[in-house]
Amino acid sequence: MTMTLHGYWRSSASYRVRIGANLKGIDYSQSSYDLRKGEQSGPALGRHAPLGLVPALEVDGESLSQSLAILEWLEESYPTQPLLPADAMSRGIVRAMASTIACDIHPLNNLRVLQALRHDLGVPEDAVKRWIERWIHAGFAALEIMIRDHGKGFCFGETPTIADCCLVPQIYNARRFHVDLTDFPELLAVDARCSEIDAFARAAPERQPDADGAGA
Ligand SMILES: N[C@@H](CCC(=O)N[C@@H](CS)C(=O)NCC(=O)O)C(=O)O
Repeated sequence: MTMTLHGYWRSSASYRVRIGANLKGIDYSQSSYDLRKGEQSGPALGRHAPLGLVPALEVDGESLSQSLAILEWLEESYPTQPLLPADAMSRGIVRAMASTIACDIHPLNNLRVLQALRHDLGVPEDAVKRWIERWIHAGFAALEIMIRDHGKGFCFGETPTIADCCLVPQIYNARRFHVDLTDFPELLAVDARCSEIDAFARAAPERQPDADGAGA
């Protein structure tokens, strides 16, 4: 199988997929779209992700968009090194954690939403900062409880799951936005634990081939 991840070094949704693929030991090449230049809106990505958002995963000429769908596809296609627990209730809890991030935090603070607040609605920068913090705090408060109830080193149990693939990039985003995380010790402990694992470390934005250390 030949796989290309269409993404961007600083995209947290691409970062989720990089972690998942690394944990499963899958080889992939990367194709980069500079979000600062709006490259995600062009036809090159549109062929793979009609919504014009990264990531997309191209597999032998077929394309999948949406990071959670991609992670689920990886899980079904590469069941060794599982990223979901064995029983249905546990899988549901892990998916609920991942969805809290991917559906209820990240979309509210996505680049196009922040640009709409700033440029279409004229929202001042200090209010944009409060907006970002508000939704990260709301989601992280829920995750703090879920991890306290279900985590044993990772978001759920003793091994990484798709919830950890989503949490680590969202914490990276929170730090980028200078959000205070002192109320979330469970999340920070999971993040610290994950940072010791090579698959997570290799997926870090700064280690990607298109990383340039600057910009949005
Ligand atoms: N629900 C999508 C979200 C994808 C997404 O929002 N990607 C961001 C980067 S993390 C993006 O392409 N932003 C460009 C923009 O907002 O114009 C997924 O999980 O893949």
